[in-house]
Amino acid sequence: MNITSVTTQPIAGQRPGTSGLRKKVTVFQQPGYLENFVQAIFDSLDRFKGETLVLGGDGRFHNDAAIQTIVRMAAANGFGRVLVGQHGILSTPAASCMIRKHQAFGGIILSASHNPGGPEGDFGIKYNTGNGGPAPEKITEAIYANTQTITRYLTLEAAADVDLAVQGRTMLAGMAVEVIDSVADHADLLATLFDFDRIGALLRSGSFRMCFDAMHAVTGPYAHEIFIKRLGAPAASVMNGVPLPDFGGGHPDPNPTYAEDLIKTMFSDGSGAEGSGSESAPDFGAASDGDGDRNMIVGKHFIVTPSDSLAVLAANAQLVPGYASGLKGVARSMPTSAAVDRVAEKLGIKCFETPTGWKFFGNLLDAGEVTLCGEESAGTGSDHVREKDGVWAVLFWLNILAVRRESVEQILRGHWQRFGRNYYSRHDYEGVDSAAANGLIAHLRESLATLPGQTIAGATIATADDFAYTDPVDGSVSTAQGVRIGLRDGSRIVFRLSGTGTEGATLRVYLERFEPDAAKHAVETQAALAPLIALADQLAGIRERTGRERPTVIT
Ligand code: VG1
Ligand code: CO
Repeated sequence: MNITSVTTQPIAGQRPGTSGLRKKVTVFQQPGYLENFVQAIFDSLDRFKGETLVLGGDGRFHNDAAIQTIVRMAAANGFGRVLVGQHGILSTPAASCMIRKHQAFGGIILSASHNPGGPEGDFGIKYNTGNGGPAPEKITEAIYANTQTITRYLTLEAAADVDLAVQGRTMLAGMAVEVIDSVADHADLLATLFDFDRIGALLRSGSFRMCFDAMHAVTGPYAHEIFIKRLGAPAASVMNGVPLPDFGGGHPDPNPTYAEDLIKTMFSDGSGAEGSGSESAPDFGAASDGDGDRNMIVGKHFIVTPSDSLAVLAANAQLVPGYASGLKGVARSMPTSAAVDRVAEKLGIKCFETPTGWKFFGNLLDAGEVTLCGEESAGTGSDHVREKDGVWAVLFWLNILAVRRESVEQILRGHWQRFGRNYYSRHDYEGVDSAAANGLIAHLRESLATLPGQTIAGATIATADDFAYTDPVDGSVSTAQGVRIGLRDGSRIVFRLSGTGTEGATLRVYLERFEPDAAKHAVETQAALAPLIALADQLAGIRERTGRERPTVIT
């Protein structure tokens, strides 16, 4: 088995986005496409000879083939050991956990997260550093620069595929390949944070039912091991639990539009007799995404907004063993609602506002500045790993429910009463013409200087800027992270373009209004935000510029 250097040339468009490089599977299948990017990763790293690399993915189409390619390239480039999840499966948080636990040099995660899979779907690849977190911009930019100058990649000639189905250790050109349990390390870590006895008692009590929708994505095996095997929940508590290369044709994005099965279950009316097929809805529902880092929380007939979920976790953290001694601080991405800010204020802890993407939380977590982090896109996590963690969030909620013995809705209503309610919604316009979307943002940017002070449709604009972030730990600066329009009454509209899509552009419009008066907390969200929605269209010319009458997805 010889190491061979294959001549190649740069391929355009390999700049990582919000979370790694995402393209159509057919693009990744082009000769040299994956190889170039992987070599560009390795060439951006220093002193990894003999070190350990963690490798796995969300099980989507092309996962297996890509893993075999990367294993050969890792051996040819001089890694000492590769730890691969069995069947090539590793959720993003499990990979983060494994990198930390085994003191790996870094890890490669194959996933396009919430994007659809299958031969016609999307594929993706991201690199995580030794702290277990997504590579910061400094590294992703170095990788991108390497893709533009690459001339060769290293691989092994005539190497047989590694058997990913069987746990064990084999040698490949001097490098150890260890196929290991994908779930155990992560499940063991979670067991140290939560009160498994109390959660288990709740799940086995017969008076509480949960439903977890794995959306045929990576969390199926994790949910089985944790909720069913370790906590004793009935087997029916997990739905769509078998990972499929095309996610069963679905869109593994846990939101009310795409997690259709779960929403149907959680809103079933229970009018029929038991066993008649219209059983009453479960008490608690949750879903996760393609790579297992996001979570959606649903109560009986009640959807929890991710921004609210983060705030509830922060406000109740003292009920959970792993966080009982208090939170160091919290962080949220800029477009996430300020619900958690209100909790932080009451708790007297710091609250940071970062750009979109988990990579911006890494330094704050490493520096011990924050314990909990979250994004409005249904990602929540803590300093136990360096990624957002879907199953972790579900366990956190279960732990709170097991202690408080109230319904999800009661907990939310009580929370709003105490802290006020941040009405919040995100409107996504997917697959918009790129030129139109860029034009819309450019137009907003041009008007930033003149907007403050203007009154439009009855609303007075107080502030308008393009979010720039200076990392408080290493001083690095990230600009152009989203256009923010602040109104005099404290409401807010944010516009930004997605950095994870693969077709055209996705425009995201984030809307937020604070309502302190508990008597006004029962308004339907879209109705409560209607004036802001109209103002957003007027400011940005959404309909006119995109030709869209309404958003594709509302969360
Ligand atoms: C989206 C979300 C962002 C999240 C990112 C990766 O990015 O808005 O909050 O961190 O996806 O999540 P964008 O650029 O499309 O808005 V995941 O679950 O794909 O790892
Ligand atoms: Co994800």
